[in-house]
Amino acid sequence: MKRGFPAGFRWGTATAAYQIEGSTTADGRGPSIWDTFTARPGLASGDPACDHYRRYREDIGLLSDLGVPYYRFSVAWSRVMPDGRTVEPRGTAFYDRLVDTLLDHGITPMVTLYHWDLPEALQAEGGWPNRALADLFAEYALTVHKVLGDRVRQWTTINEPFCAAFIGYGNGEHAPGIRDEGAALVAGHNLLLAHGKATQALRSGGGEQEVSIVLNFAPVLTDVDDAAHREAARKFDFLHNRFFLDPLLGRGYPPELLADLAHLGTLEPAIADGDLEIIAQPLDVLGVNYYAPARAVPLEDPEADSNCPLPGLRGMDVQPPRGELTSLGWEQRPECLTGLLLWLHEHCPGLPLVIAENGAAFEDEVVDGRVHDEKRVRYFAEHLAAVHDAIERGADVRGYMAWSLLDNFEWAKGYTQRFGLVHVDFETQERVLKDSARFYADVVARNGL
Ligand code: IFM
Repeated sequence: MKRGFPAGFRWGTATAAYQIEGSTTADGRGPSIWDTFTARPGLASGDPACDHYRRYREDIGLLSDLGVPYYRFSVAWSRVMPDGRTVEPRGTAFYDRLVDTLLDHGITPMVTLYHWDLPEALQAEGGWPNRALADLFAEYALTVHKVLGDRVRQWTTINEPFCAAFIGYGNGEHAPGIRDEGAALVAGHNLLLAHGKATQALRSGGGEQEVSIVLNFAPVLTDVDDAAHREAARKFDFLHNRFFLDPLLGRGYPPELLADLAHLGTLEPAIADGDLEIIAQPLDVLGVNYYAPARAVPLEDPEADSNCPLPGLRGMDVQPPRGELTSLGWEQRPECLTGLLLWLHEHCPGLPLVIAENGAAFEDEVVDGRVHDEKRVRYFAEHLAAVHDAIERGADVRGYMAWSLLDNFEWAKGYTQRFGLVHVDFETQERVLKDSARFYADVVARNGL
């Protein structure tokens, strides 16, 4: 073995409720914004996805066969509280069984409270641009903690607030499909506030726990090293990476970012007295999602809208990715993961990091009962080597969650993108381990590459 990971390194796989569960009307579950959004013409529905709500025992059996000791999953708010407020015991009972089954197999559960599936009833009250949702989210967090807190130690409040805010409310490519950049900025702030209040609620629930939030980072590349390109990269970096990170670290929103967004006129008025203190609850761990870098160029007309998820971020544009791409068209740059982890290590001193998602979609086929997904094996090998490099150079990385356990529902792309270690036939729901699953199991067993 050439690259050993530190003792106790947490190896896991990750999934999200709406992407795998299906059974969207079972046991009193209420509709979420994704049910409403995917009812639009041309979009695939998240039901049955992987039918995991009914097949969770089989799926946990697979995890157990692979010997992967941690499992990161999300709880659907609309299952636990169909209207966003009232508890549905059949919904909580599902997660109760899930956690017990994981523990019976010796697998440690890591719970994410929000992975984009807002109860539709709360969207009807304005969705994330409505700051009242921050308090409701804290109540929901406490409810889930009451049910699972005796067995679950690792909690993530929110997965990728960037996507929930800017893709959901900014460019409208995700649910709820709203294109209102001013509202998207307020949604971003309210998601951070919800994180802060939920962190307080989880801690008030007692017990020993580790609380994190998961951010998706996009290191920014430029072709030219001049002042204009550096400024374009700075703008995108501040929107994508530091909009969320800096307030969490107690540094507030970077002043340059507030200036970049001032013409939209909504972010600063949304920041009430005391909000930044609530957002800055000390984190036990930072969850890091990394898939690909972004490429930035200056925009000639500084008043023109850019091509980034928040078009109102002016003065920069996003360039197409290059080199060998995944089937989602994402660039493969493992060295950017090393750089990101080292930068986070410096930028957030003393904060342990866990890779909460990393993986790649490719077009896989089952041939004679096997899936030879060499590209994914290579992707994982290169990115794990990149994590190892960062650890060798001092980054405090405590774990790695492969995205994803199963091929699943990839949001607006439906079932066209396969990220799983396990192939799912969406007609028959048959599961087949891919070569990447065997590769990953081997890495986990050896605690190294
Ligand atoms: O499938 C998503 C996941 O829900 C959030 N992070 C990125 C993944 C791949 O797009």
